[in-house]
Amino acid sequence: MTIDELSTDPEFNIAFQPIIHGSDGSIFGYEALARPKSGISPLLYFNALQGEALTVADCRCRHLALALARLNRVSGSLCLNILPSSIMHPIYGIAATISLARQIGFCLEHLIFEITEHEPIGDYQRVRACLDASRNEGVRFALDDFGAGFNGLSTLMELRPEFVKFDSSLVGKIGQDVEQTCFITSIIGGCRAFGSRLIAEGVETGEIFADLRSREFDLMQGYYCGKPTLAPSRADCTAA
Ligand code: G
Ligand code: MN
Repeated sequence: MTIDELSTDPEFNIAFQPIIHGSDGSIFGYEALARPKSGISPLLYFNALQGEALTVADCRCRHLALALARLNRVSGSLCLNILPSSIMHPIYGIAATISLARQIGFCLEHLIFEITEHEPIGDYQRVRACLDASRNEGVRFALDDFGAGFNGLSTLMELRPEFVKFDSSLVGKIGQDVEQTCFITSIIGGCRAFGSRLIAEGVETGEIFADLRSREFDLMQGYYCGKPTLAPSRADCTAA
């Protein structure tokens, strides 16, 4: 398939949201966010699917995002969401996405898989082996929405992701009171001890941005840093 063909899908658009450096506001990269064309929320769309249909949709969104990022020359790192149950799938898993990246000339060092919080991980040892094999090819991993769903301390300690994305609900608790702030500060220290970089999600104001920057969050994502923007496909450009 050509990049033009890969960059359109009958059911999905992809929005790209910037992730920026706290130090100087420059762009680190983008997270690709699936947007069903029907207008329903991505969460509702994916919640209605299960089994192979869910794995296929998860993969389709990743591959559409990859093609659109290449087509639009999206700069820096690209974060692609992946369900835990998709990771090791022989046809629709990480290996397939890496293979597509190679095929279209997308630099693997710029690829970050965000492991989402919607499912538990049954066998950490096997998943870790798969992540390590993929790391050998140059890609990196982020733990998505840390502090929400199944992405808690066990997942963090077992997978040792290169990036930890603090869920907006956790970010919102920082500074609320001494106890909660102290607890979260300890977790931040733990992440740093593992060598993970911290990404704050849901950064909505300059005040929050400045506060987080002083707490070792070197990367920020949220409406204050930039809203998700739909990427045009070649078909859109031709039609315009
Ligand atoms: O689950 P995940 O964190 O990958 O999804 C992020 C979702 O949160 C996206 O649908 C995106 O549109 C939304 N989002 C991004 N930034 C903000 C923000 O600053 N505030 C809120 N409320 N939502 C955000
Ligand atoms: Mn995500």
